[in-house]
Amino acid sequence: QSEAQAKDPRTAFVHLFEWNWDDIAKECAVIGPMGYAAVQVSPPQESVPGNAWWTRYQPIGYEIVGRSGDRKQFAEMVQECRKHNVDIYVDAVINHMAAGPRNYPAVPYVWNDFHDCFEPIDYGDRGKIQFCDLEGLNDLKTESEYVRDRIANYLNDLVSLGVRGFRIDAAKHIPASDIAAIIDRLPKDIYIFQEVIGAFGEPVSEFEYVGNGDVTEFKYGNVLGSHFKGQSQLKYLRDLRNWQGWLDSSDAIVFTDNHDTQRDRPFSVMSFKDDGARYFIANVFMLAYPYGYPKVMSSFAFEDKDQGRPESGVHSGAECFDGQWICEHRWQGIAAMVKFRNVTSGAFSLDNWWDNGANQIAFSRGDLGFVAINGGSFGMSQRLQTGMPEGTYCNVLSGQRSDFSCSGDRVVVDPSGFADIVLSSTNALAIHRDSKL
Ligand code: ARE
Ligand code: CA
Repeated sequence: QSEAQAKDPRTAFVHLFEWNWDDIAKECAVIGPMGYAAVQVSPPQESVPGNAWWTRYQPIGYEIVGRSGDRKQFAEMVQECRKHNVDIYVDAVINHMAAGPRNYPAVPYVWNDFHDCFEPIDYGDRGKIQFCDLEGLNDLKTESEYVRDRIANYLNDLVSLGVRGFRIDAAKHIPASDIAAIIDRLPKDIYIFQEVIGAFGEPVSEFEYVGNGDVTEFKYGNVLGSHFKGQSQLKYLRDLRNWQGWLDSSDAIVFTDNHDTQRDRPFSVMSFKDDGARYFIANVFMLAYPYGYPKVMSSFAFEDKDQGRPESGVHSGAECFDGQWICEHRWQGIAAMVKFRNVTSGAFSLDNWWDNGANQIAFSRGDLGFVAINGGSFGMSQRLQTGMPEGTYCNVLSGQRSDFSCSGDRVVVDPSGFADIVLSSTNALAIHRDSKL
């Protein structure tokens, strides 16, 4: 960690799903000041043609070219974002190549570079999970030195353009030791997180991957969704960070929804398609609660789950909140909570938990920040211990502090740390060190 990072901690990132490189370059001037650490970008390598969003998960080579732009635009984006202290994480599709004939002259890969199991994956069988074709996608022999070198060359090429991290797509389908061998070929300070959908009863577990870097904690989105949709009460989220069978906080990537779960919606996952206020307070919880490295999902609107992105990108013909691009990451309250998480990161503790025995909850993060969430159907009015130093604070979820004024509600903390907290149903309030007036 550099000195600058220590002074300016950044603790949450955003997935700008299907955005153009040029548009992300411009967006970094917006999200850098908001405090986002990084952008996860869609797979940048050449892939099969088509309009569906998922064609990019079918590589045909490792040149940087595709729907989001070309190599030059990609490189410029990385440099532009760096100016605003925003890193780029690339979604690395390395388990497989496209479906179809096993011949990719651009790499090159030939027949012998792939496993020869053609059966559909049986999730009860480790060998099949890792050596058969996921959804018919040709499964690379990641145990081969030749294949490892080709993959590492691709990733190192991206690193040479300034990329700081990778999401390893379909990591469950690659033995953890193969991923380790590939990472060994990269610089040591590259950030890695692996997409492993941990599932009860399956032989390949998310815990096998923690030695390589962070891992997605898929239970999180289901649990958040079920609680915020009223299938369980918010008071039960209190000890979530210590729940048995969950990844350690320091290993976990968490999100309300991702580009897959917002389409297939397993169990209880929430997305922008749900009641906006409920989805919003779920995001407030994620960004306030000390567990994992949160990823904010930034979506485009869709009816059909295969549907591709809108024709124009944000900044290149379209705009956020135009009905096509949802831009959850720019919602005032979500952006304010990213700042909250950064400001409170010095206290990775959970203090002064309060609940009303049901869906009204509140807690502080040491003496750096305090949040209250009313997920119940009645108004909330409580005098609560905030853990904060005496003073008047701006509720960053209702307005913004500028100099010594606040465009939203004020919260007055008395000398003993108590404050009157008043909230309507499905609403939240947050104050922190830097929102003091
Ligand atoms: C598309 C078509 C398929 C067609 C295929 C080949 O939809 O019908 O067979 O092309 O022509 C994405 C899309 C896929 C798409 C693919 C390639 O989601 O629909 O296939 O791109 O274009 C498992 C994996 C997990 C994976 C999910 C989707 O474990 O890694 O399936 N997620 C990543 C990405 C996806 C991406 C891929 C992998 C492929 O995030 O966006 O696919 O690169 C249980 C199991 C999970 C399993 C889950 C769903 O929960 O425990 O392991 O996830 O079921 O099957
Ligand atoms: Ca594999």
